[in-house]
Amino acid sequence: DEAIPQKPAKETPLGNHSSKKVTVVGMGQVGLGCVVAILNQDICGTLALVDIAAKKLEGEAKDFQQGSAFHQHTTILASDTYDVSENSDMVVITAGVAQQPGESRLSLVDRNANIMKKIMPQVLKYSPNATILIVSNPCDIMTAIAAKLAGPDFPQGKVFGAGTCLDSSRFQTLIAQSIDLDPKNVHGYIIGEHGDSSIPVWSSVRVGALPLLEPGEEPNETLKKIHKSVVNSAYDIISLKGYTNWAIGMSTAHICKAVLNDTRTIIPVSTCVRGLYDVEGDVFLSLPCSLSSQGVQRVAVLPLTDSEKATFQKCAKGIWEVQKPIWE
Ligand code: 6V0
Repeated sequence: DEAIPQKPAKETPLGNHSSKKVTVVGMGQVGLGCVVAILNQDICGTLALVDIAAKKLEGEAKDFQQGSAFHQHTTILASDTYDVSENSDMVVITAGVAQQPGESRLSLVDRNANIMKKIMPQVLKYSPNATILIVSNPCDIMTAIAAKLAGPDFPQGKVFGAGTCLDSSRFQTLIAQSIDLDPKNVHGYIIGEHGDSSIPVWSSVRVGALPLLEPGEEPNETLKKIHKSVVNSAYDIISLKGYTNWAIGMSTAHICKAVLNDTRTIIPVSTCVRGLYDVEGDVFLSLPCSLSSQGVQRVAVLPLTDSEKATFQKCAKGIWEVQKPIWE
């Protein structure tokens, strides 16, 4: 009798999980949320954690390592230096100051730009071939800065931001709740800025296979309130618990899974939109993108109404104004 071929020991339905390495830089609340989601979704064989707060990092790493019996074994490394990150397939950057209650994301720009300038050279030194995902806020500007630091020879699309992946998940969830359906059956995109001037593309919303609105139909007050709640989500959660971390952690793991497994999944993420919708300048904003092992593979340039396009352009201008002094 022929022996039944055995799968390699660590083969998972998603591919060879053991061969992939992810580094998470910044082990604050958001970094922790990312690690929990990455471990529970078994998407890599090695997970390296980097933070400047060495003692706390050691404690977090030990705590995670002690849960190794409960996930498909992932080797967890941690250090306040970047040698542990060597040869990562993907690097997720969550380091930086977070919003205080009532504070806007844009107010963080100078402090987090300086942090990004310290981190990127180290990431690139140890993992020149990694795909780099930026989570730190203001996410779109931090992504633009990271891409600039990566230099013109670094493949475009390999540095991108978590952008409106989270906003879109909040959007889908709130629409689903309002009509008592599974959020997985609601598809729809929030594009533009991650945060205060994000744009809900109502014409993209599908419930099951059906469009939520007829062509040309305007959203009613309930739907408009849903978008307001999306914009207020972070402020709301920060006023209640001081920070947000679990949903961004899950969004990050979802993005990592698409990249590490080269799935070409369409996810709204922050990418360079120069030349799209007449935007000038190296502005990063979110559009639905298919993600491959090389990061952003293709960008879906959605047909926008005149007012959506005008909001997108206004948002790009606003972002550029904040970003410009850093560019010079
Ligand atoms: P936190 O809990 O204060 O953690 C930040 C961590 O960064 C700390 O552990 C610091 O020690 C570390 N750190 C600071 N400087 C460096 C450095 N040079 N190198 C390595 N590590 C460093 O903040 P939290 O984790 O809550 O937030 C982190 C960032 O994510 C903030 O900018 C948030 O605004 C942002 N968020 C982005 C979201 C998104 O959807 N894109 C969502 C939530 C928060």
